[in-house]
Amino acid sequence: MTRLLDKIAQTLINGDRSGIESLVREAIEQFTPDSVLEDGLMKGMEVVGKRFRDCEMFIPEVIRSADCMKKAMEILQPRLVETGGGKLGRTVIIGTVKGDLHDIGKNLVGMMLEGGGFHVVDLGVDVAPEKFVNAVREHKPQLLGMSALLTTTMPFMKETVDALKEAGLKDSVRVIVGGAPVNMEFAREIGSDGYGPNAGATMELARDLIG
Ligand code: B1M
Repeated sequence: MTRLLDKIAQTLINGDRSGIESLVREAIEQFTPDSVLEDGLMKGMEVVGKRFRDCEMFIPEVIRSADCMKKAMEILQPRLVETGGGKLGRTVIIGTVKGDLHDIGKNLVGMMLEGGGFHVVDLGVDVAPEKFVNAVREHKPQLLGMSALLTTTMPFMKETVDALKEAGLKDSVRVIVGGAPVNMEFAREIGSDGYGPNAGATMELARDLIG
């Protein structure tokens, strides 16, 4: 990793929003957007996560780091979208499940999918199963993607799959899930069609399933 990407990681950990902006602008002239994301921003976010877990960082500080991530993503978005392919004419609905307010990973997945040529309808955070179901009725997507970052909110993924089945819509849409506590085994158990470990892999998964 280079010093500039190290500095980006440290600036995100420090929650320095104006600092991150200028560093990311400088970095995208020298590195691919993927590298700025993975080797800079995500490295910093990993440290934030560990310190948060170990009570060495608290919610206000984590929010500042999350704001830095969002600012950086605004700058990266056009580059990430550019690196994707042409329009595929496929609609994907994404959202973070009920009770869960984490949206950075979900937003990144949305950006990568847009970059990959999908039309993305983002339902936001704290999305209840019935809201997913109504959105599937309204938008008739080929793919529905749910994100969960809390072990306590993962069960809403299954509730959503079950609600789609009950509404007779499960056969009309492929369902994928992702987020830090989610894994392939869980994805299978709840009857979804796939698991995305990260934003890049999710774009590939979407292309395999509906591209
Ligand atoms: Co929260 N939080 N948080 N938090 N937070 C975690 C998730 C936690 C692991 C921290 C820790 O203890 N180490 C822990 C969860 C523990 C658990 O459930 N086992 C935790 C907790 C406990 C909480 C609160 C309960 C704290 C409290 O209030 N006491 C609270 C819950 C609020 C709620 O949601 N109801 C809370 C609040 C917050 C903040 C608001 C302060 C902030 C969120 C800001 C925001 O999102 N707007 C926050 C943050 C920032 C984190 C950490 C530090 C970072 C999450 C993140 O953005 N990562 C997180 C620790 C961690 O994960 N290391 C933590 C960067 C992001 C790019 O990665 O989201 O994993 P990620 O997304 C990846 C992949 O997972 C995947 O692709 C993404 C890109 O590669 N992916 C998908 C994600 N969604 C996908 C969907 C897909 C496919 C792939 O298909 C559709």
